[in-house]
Amino acid sequence: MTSVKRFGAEVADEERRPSTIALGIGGAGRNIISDIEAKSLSNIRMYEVGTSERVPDISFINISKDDMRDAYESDLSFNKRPLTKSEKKIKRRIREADLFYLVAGLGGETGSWSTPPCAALSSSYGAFTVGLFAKPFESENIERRKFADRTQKKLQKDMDIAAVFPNSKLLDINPHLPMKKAFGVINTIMRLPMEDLNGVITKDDISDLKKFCRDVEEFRIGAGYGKGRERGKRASKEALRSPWLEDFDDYKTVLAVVTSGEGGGEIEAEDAMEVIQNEWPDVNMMWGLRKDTSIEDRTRVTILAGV
Ligand SMILES: Nc1nc2c(ncn2[C@@H]2O[C@H](COP(=O)(O)OP(=O)(O)OP(=O)(O)O)[C@@H](O)[C@H]2O)c(=O)[nH]1
Ligand SMILES: [Mg+2]
Repeated sequence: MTSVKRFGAEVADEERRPSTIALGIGGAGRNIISDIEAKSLSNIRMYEVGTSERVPDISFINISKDDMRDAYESDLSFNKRPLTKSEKKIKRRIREADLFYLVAGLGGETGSWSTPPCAALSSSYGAFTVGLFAKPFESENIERRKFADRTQKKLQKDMDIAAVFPNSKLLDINPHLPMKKAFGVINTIMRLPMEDLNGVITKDDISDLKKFCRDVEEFRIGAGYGKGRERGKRASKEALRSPWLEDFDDYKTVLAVVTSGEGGGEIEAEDAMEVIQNEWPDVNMMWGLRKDTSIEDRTRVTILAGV
């Protein structure tokens, strides 16, 4: 039997919303977090985590790569070993929270070494821990890609959601896009789960969501917009065509958020869910609905699909 369950609340007092921290770790993570649009997510406390070689744009936690490599390579678990100076600094700077987003490109040194200890810290707080991870292009060196995979495995036990964005899929959208523009496109998509989940999730949802995501190894994302007649359906159909969903067809778990702009609401959201169920009849779903008039008269559907 499959289940479809609603979560979240469109409107909620501030204290019903989870306290939320986002860490942009290493070059890619810092790009994604420090972008103008990300800064407008005012209910999330955001930090760049990295080395001082680069000038930070927002609150900054300065770490040493050597410390993070030592932490990464230690055989002892986070709770059983003395923390490195840099880990202590991270722990001191960020207070406990209900929800953590860890945003990084896996495969680089700073992002790969630092993300597992941050995940362990978040998990030690019992927080809902969501990773948004870019993976290297197929054209990048093989060692880097292997390092990314190894890191993803290492992170697994501490993540509730590990959403993976293979950068190579960008080339499906536009093979001639210059690198900087290409990153701009994917970074906008990588931010959507933060924006969409945070517009709907309440503290009461967290334990259900944790259970719901428990056996999922990896999530992929699809997002789409619809306009005009049957805009909910159109948005879902576009979301299902996203290149990041392509690598699998046996999705078991779908977490979806419908964002309705002016005029839209429940009917569009239910239409959108029906399209997903028709496409994947065997998935279990949890979904939420939020309002955001900044998308004008459109509806957006964001799908986190898990295997
Ligand atoms: N989506 C996306 N991916 C990026 C971006 N910048 C880099 N990457 C990818 O992320 C991977 C890791 O790169 P970085 O984040 O720059 O590496 P780092 O964590 O700073 O590590 P070091 O520079 O080696 O210390 C690369 O292999 C790229 O494919 C970005 O802005 N967006
Ligand atoms: Mg770097």
